[in-house]
Amino acid sequence: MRKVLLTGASGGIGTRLRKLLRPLYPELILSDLMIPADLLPGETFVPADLADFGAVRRAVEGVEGIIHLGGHSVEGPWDTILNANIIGTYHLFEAAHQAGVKRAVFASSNHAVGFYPRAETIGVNEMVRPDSRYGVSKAFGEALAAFYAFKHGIGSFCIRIGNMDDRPVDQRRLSIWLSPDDLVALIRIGLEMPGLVHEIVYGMSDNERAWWNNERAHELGYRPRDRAEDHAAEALAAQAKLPPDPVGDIFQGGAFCSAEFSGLLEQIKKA
Ligand code: 15L
Repeated sequence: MRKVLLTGASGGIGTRLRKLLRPLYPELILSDLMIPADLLPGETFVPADLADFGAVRRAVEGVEGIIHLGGHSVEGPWDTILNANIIGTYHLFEAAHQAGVKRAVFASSNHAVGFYPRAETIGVNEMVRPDSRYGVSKAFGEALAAFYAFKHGIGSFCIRIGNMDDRPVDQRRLSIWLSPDDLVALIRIGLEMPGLVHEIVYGMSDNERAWWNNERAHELGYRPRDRAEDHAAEALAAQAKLPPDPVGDIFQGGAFCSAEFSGLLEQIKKA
């Protein structure tokens, strides 16, 4: 695969991934609302507001595969989530379908299942338990990816990203950390694996404290190279400086669970 579109190219993950993806996909096309500040000569940028179908249609024209990181990457007001993540992701898949694109990697999130307790290990067959409007939009994106896969033949690969960063920054991230190189390894499976129909995997490195069973990713050939535990001492020292979070400390989604929380804590702990 040569011509690949990366949406959200100016965001945190997109900025890191650009450099790693460029040698793999020689005609990488970058897209976002705003041009990356450090765009290099030779990099191709197509501006697109995901809420503008015409602009999205132009961005996907002629590409072989899409890595969809674009949209709003944390919790936000409903209108923001609706436009950037719900309508935006629909535009992306619909434009891909109309343009005949046959592969899409969707950056889903751990927040689609954030209300599972940390004490539980979950796979990809449990019901979604979004912890935020943002998490709901990621569950929607996974459903949309399945729809376009089964209905229209877009091989789709959803990565429930934990936290992609250079290193895990606190205790929760020791369980869900994903290194940039390991994310690239997952993206390559999503774009390049022959015959892929629709898959959901967890985006995490080789984490001893994982809450997720990532067997499916391993079956598909994923071999993470980085280990959160190598950074445990610093992450736990950083955690010791943080205040306790009576809701967020129980559930996998952390602060996304405690924000705006007005639920029945004792009941949901046992659900
Ligand atoms: C996400 O989905 C966010 O995009 C990122 O900013 C982090 O908050 C991450 O989850 C996390 O759960 O740590």
